[in-house]
Amino acid sequence: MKEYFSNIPKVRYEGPDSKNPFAFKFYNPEEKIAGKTMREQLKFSLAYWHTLDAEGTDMFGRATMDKSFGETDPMAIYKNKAYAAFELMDKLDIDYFCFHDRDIAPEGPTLSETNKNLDEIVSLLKKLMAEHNKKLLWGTANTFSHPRYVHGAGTSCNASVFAFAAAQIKKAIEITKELDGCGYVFWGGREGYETLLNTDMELELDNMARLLKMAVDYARSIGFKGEFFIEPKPKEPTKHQYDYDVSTVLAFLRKYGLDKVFKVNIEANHATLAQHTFQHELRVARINGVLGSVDANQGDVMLGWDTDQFPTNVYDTALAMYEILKNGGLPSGGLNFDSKNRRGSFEPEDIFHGFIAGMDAFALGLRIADRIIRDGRLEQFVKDRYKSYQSGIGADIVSGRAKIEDLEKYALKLGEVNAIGSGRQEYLEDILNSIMFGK
Ligand code: XUL
Ligand code: CO
Repeated sequence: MKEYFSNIPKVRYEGPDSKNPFAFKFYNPEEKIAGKTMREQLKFSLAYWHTLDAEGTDMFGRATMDKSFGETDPMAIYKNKAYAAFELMDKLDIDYFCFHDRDIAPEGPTLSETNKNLDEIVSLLKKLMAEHNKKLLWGTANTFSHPRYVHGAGTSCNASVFAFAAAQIKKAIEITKELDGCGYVFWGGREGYETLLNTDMELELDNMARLLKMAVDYARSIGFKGEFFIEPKPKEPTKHQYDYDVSTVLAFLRKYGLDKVFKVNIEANHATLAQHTFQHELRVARINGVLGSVDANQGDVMLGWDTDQFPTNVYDTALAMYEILKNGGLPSGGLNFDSKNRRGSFEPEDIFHGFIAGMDAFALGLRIADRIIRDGRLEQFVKDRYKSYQSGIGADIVSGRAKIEDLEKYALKLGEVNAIGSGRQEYLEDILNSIMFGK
């Protein structure tokens, strides 16, 4: 089989002192951390769209990378993308991948020809998955790039567009099932609006819920057992995306009775765009029982758009992995690198540098999160901070025994509240640094 990255060897763990650019310094797949191997804890996944398709275009510039893999005929290009994807996963020791329908096969002039192209590539992927022992983390449908989706897909003002999107999602669910995907993602590509002057928000949201319900019912009817995820994002491409953040998604799911069916796929850069930390979104999901999967990347806090950089900020990965460990891992999800090389990092070896940096950053995050939990000081501080709820009036509040009149009686007798306690933020930040960098 042709090798596309022949100058790059298989990447292996060499430890923190290694200076080998093609070695992991912190990701040691078979090492056990917090009771499981790092491979099982982290469940890394390659995003097909960034790695095999994106060519470094931006609003002002053409492609800087060639992802045609030596071919000119569309089907031949997409077959080579598949071979290259499996070579990359082998060399980087990545067990999972994710795709949109339109990432893996070219569109034909009609939906049935497009579906035929998809079927041909799906059988190739199935064969390669068996040969290379790789798994599909999740599949999804791209219902945002084609001009027909200019006003949205499930939230389009045009019923024929809604029907087209439904047909596309039906097929994407079928191929996800065919490849035994662990999950299926709905990211609301253009499900949002530019101006309320032309928008029936209520109908659009009702229709979105109708589409989700149809899709889930169909998937279950054909025996798809995977998890369904919604991926929140506050803006881009539309000015206001309906799936703004985890809290907004929860309110939507509860309104339409879909909250038992969906979990969320949280992307770090989308959290930044919503002006939340990555950890905030993970925490909201975790305490509501919907933390499903993660799109691992990072944004730039000085830029207002989705830069999808490979994650390297270890404070963020440590606090993210803390939430994930507290969640008992991501049973039906994983860490999907929805990350791409910068436009200026256009050489094939940069793909490896991006993944190695991201995998090492999450491996460090896992090691630190495990140390935070074993050290115990931060968790003990939080526990002690709320100890007034364990007895007396606090226990009555928590158990529901105390009525508002009882609290008034209690407060009137109190005079003033003493010993509220310092929040000790700087002390705790210093503990975090000592756990991260101390011996
Ligand atoms: C876009 C984004 C998507 C989803 C899948 O910002 O994150 O690629 O992850 O549709
Ligand atoms: Co994403």
